[in-house]
Amino acid sequence: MKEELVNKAYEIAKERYAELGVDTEKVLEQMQDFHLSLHCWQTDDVIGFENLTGSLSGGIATTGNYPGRARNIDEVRADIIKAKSLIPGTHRLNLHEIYGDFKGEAVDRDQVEPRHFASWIEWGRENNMKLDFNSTSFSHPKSGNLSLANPDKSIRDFWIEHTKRCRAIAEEMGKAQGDACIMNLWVHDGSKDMTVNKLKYRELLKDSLDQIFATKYDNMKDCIESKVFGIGLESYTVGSNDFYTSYAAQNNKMITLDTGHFHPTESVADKVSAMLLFVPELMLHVSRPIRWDSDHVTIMDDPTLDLFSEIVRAGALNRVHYGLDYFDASINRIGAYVVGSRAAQKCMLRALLEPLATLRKYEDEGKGFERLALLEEEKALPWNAVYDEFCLRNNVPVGRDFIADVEQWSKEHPRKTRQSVFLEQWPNAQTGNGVLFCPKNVDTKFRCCITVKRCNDCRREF
Ligand code: RNT
Ligand code: ZN
Repeated sequence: MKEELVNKAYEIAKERYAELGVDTEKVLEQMQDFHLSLHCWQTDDVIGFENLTGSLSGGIATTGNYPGRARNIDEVRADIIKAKSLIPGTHRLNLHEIYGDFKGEAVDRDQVEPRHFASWIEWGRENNMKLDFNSTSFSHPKSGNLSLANPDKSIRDFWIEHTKRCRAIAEEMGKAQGDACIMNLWVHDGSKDMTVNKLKYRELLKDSLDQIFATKYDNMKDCIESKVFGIGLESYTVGSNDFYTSYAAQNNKMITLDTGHFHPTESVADKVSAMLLFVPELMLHVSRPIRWDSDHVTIMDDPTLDLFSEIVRAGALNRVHYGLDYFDASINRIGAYVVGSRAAQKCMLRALLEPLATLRKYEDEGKGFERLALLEEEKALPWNAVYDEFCLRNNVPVGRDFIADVEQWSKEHPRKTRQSVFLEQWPNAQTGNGVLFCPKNVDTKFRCCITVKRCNDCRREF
């Protein structure tokens, strides 16, 4: 896009907003300070590097077989670097425990250590990305339907140990980067059908959390994420919204608001000002739920616009952390990464451009019509010219120019495997996360390396 045109449009926008008392230069500065926490799991369909069961479990699912999934740590890193080159500003990286640099070693979840993340800490420093972290309770032989709320003491202790270790890793990350690492705790615990002792499991979860949080750290912050239900766990969720909100308020913990984790007509935006009076900070998992927690790519839709507006209106910019959480395997994954990130930025930009002083004056004076009219007019103000200027100043493609860029990059970095070629021709073949046949079945010369590698990793790379 022509630079001159972008500048011209921005100058006009600047004047239009100034008329309403909005300083676009100040907003551009605020945007520079607005950091998304990019979710590493968009690159590889939430698989990670140690998948012990071969498929995603815990009531979440990715759908689609679009080629190009990142298959190892180098590809994940390459994808993140590419995505961030197309997103203006500086951003953080949100890692899950299963993305540790295990170097082929089998490291069970109760054995994970900070050293498994040393190369990520280094990588983050080199690439100017601060790290956030997540414990991983899904996709593991001990996941079942219950982890931290499991009545079987040995299983519960296993997950308590895992989560404690994750906090220690987050602490190391925070220390190394001189900025708190935000560690999210989400567990899928629940049941498919009626549960007649709901209290029992919630008591167990509460007790597990108490044990996990007993150690105090200075360089990491805990946040806890509720959910309405998961697939196969439709009737009861141990860690419901009420459970975690109460726990967070009582224990001064942060709440994670995943925009896909509430009833479809429930407003997540409305929770911001209510929760921030009782919990220290909020973490967001910005997603797009289509009828359920489908984790579609974030777009600039009304719920997301409302959410960011409420944060700005509550003067809470520095009390909220902005994670993304979606995983779409049916389209170009880097493209999905960029579209969702830029959409979240646009929502924040529009929130920052709101002529709040005038709107509040109307409200205080009981001028309902005037408030409504200005809210409507605000929608058509030239915010897009400000976003284009933001891209330009950050040396990233303006407008749709990034589409061709992503296409070109994907062409130059093909991720073809024999399995992916097969899937192109047989797109409906049954797969567990892109894993089809065992190489042994189709190649008599193939030497099985199960002692070095896990079966599914091997299939995936074949
Ligand atoms: C699941 C939760 C959780 C996960 C990630 C991968 O419903 O949203 O946050 O999506 O941790
Ligand atoms: Zn989430």
